[in-house]
Amino acid sequence: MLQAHSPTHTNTSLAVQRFSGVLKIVTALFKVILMGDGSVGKTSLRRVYMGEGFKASYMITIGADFAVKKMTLEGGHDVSIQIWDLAGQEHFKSVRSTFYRGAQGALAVYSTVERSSFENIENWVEECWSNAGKKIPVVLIGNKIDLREQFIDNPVMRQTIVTTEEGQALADRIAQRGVHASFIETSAKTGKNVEAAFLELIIRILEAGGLS
Ligand SMILES: Nc1nc2c(ncn2[C@@H]2O[C@H](COP(=O)(O)OP(=O)(O)O)[C@@H](O)[C@H]2O)c(=O)[nH]1
Ligand SMILES: [Mg+2]
Repeated sequence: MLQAHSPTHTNTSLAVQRFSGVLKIVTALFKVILMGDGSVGKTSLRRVYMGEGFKASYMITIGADFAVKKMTLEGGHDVSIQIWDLAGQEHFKSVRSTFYRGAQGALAVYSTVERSSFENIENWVEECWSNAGKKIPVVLIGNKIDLREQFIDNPVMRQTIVTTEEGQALADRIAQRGVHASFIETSAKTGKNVEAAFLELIIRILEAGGLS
């Protein structure tokens, strides 16, 4: 087994090259879970990643949200990603448990302007790992960085803002538990790092052994 990496995205293309040989011999299909508190931006990230655009209005999704995206890695290798958006089920633990089954990786999303969503991440990771039956790779996503920029000088909002250093430290703690984990900050609104976040997870899944 490979060692857990300290989170970094600078080795992305290298890692893709390293694993492109593996992808040649398999049709790669990945089941990926989007998890995190309500309204942190899970559906928005998925929509933007799928090319469906950003919506400013909040629509709670009822039931499961499911999407498939094809992605071509360096060297022309195709992978299909099934994205399971836990949608409006943040409060329905029993319903949720089935969604984790067979997942190969998870995007754990919090809002960088809502500390409580950050504090809940470890609960999400725990729930994910226990229901998936193993420690699948996790990419920790600090979303809404466009808002954090606006709020950074606001003394009231400063309490609730989550810094890059705090996010990185949490990802390091998750990685220390022997799992492939990374940290990335995004804005679904501006599109910043959205594609990179999904790519990062694919790389971590491949590092962890890919298809299981
Ligand atoms: N400014 C800003 N708003 C965001 C961002 N991501 C999501 N939102 C907004 O936050 C609200 C909740 O987003 P949604 O994707 O539905 O969250 P979910 O409950 O986690 O799926 C919506 O009003 C979105 O428009 C972001 O990166 N920046
Ligand atoms: Mg949603």
